Amino acid sequence: MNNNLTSILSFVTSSEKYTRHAILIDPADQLPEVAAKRCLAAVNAGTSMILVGGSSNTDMHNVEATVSSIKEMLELVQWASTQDSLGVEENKIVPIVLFPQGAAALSSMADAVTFMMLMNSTSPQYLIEEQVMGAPHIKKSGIEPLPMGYLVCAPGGKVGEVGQADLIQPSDIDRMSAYATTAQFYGFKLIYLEAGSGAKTPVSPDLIRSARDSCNLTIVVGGGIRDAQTARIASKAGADWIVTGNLAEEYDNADELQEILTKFISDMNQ
Ligand code: 1GP
Repeated sequence: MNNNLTSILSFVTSSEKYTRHAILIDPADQLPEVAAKRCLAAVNAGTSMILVGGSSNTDMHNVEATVSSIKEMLELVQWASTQDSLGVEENKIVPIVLFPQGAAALSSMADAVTFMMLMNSTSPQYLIEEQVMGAPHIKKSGIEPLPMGYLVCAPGGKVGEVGQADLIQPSDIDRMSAYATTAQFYGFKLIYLEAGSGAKTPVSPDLIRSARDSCNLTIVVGGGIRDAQTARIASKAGADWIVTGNLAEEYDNADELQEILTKFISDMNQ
């Protein structure tokens, strides 16, 4: 387990006064060493969680290589920080959490995994079958499952297509409320409102508010969030976590990325 964490779930679901940022690393889009550099920049900027996954072209091999590279980089810098004053803060808790496309994209090196039901999928594969295939592997490897309802909202992008989602539209306020209530009744601890990676429009604040008013779960919002202003709107509507993926992939220079994310994280909570 990473750092001094005893339970990733209690860290992820702890109630904070501010919205936290998570970086999503898609192993299909970048080499492991590039991913590691981006994660280091993000952690130095104040990112609180590293998600690893994607909706297509991820497998055991590239997920494992990516998680291992990120872990090595964070451990090295953490060790260095005990030797001098450089690098990430000592004991800073930043878990590496799998966000898998399915049972074939797991790594036992991660700290935890979002164990999710794509609640508005029309396919049993994403409602329950992938989970049943993955559960024995998760149990054996000892990574912590984080029970999560996953809801794909319009436009939905690749994950909407692959996951055969019956997309939640911006006007589906009552439907979102019913899903959030259902997620709580099922015992999930988190819900992730997803617009799809690279979405032209993020999840609407009305949908986030509807979920916020209907359940007491930790709310994660992602998809199409590229600037602090958009993140702030989601934060004010009730998001506990904001996830960005593409934003970091636009920067190859780690210093530049660190600067951008530092400002993003500070501004989204203004
Ligand atoms: C996708 O919500 C995430 O699962 C992140 O989306 O790549 O658009 O930031 P972006």
